[in-house]
Amino acid sequence: MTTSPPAAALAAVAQRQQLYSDMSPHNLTPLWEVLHALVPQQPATPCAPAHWKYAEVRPFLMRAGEAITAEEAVRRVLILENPALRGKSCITQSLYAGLQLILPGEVAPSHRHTQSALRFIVEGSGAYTAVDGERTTMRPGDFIITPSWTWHDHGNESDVPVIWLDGLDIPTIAFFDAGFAQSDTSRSQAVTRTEGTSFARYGHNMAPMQHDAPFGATSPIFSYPYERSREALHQLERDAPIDAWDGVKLRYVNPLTGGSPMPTMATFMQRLPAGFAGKAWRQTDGTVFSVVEGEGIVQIEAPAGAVKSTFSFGPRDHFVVPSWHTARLNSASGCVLFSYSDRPVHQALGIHKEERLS
Ligand code: 1HN
Repeated sequence: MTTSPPAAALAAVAQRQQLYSDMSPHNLTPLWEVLHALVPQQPATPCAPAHWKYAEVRPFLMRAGEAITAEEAVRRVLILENPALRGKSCITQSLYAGLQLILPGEVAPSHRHTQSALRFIVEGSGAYTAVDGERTTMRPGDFIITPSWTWHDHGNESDVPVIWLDGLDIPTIAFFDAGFAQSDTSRSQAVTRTEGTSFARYGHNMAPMQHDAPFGATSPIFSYPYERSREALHQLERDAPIDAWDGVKLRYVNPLTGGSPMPTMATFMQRLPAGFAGKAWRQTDGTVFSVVEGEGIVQIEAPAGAVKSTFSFGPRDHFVVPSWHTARLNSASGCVLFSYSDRPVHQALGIHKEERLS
């Protein structure tokens, strides 16, 4: 037998409902109905773990190559859209990710915007990207930056398709309503510096005597070649202790500050040695991974522990570990992973949190 609530309680509910509906036209709403959702006891992201296998994505990219030119598309990109955030053009609440294709002979025209971009080269060599008058050649595993508000265009003068991961802070800039963009008057910007000039100036643990940071808060190096990162990781794998959570992991730095290469995005590269069975970790910065070499497994668990995902990844796959999800990396044969997140924003706000679980 169910007991019905006392008349007094029913009256209180009716009184509140009447209050809410009377105030609603005045754009007023009661905090106490939403307080717990507004201030959760721990992060409760709507973002879901997800995995894009390269073998499944690549045919769609190639079909896009037949359906539209790079010039017509401006940027021919397939967005890696979080399955729980469809229609929002984002991979986490703060980050955008996409795979861009440029075919031999094509140009992606020059423009600039306040959003910062990173490129991580996934397939093909010999395309270039130009930043404020200097070109850099793209090779697989290279990490390239387009600083906020710098002119940039891409071109492919090689004879193979070139594909890269674009990582941008689009949702972050949209959140602050601080986005500006302009198209250039020329299709490809004039080359005003020899390739490698920026790297020679800033890429050797040295800096010019008289200099301003040419891109403000962003690194003056706009290409971090894989050759260098790979060599460092392999030497550390041989000669230094392996971290039980991360394997061998390095973060890319702005050589002028020691901080992250971009004010809104941190980037990392790690090597998991063969036979690595990593311990679990979680962190507030949701992170996007691009598999450079090798194979492995990532297990991801939602904060409440209800949803578990296991992804077996291979070269050129992409996956996302959302905020405060517990993750664990394994690799039987060894692998190299590139990743990026919005960690510098968390750190600037003093809210970054990380746990290494045993
Ligand atoms: C952009 O400028 C590029 O320059 C790629 O390659 C992806 C997504 C949204 C807005 C601008 C690029 C982009 C983008």
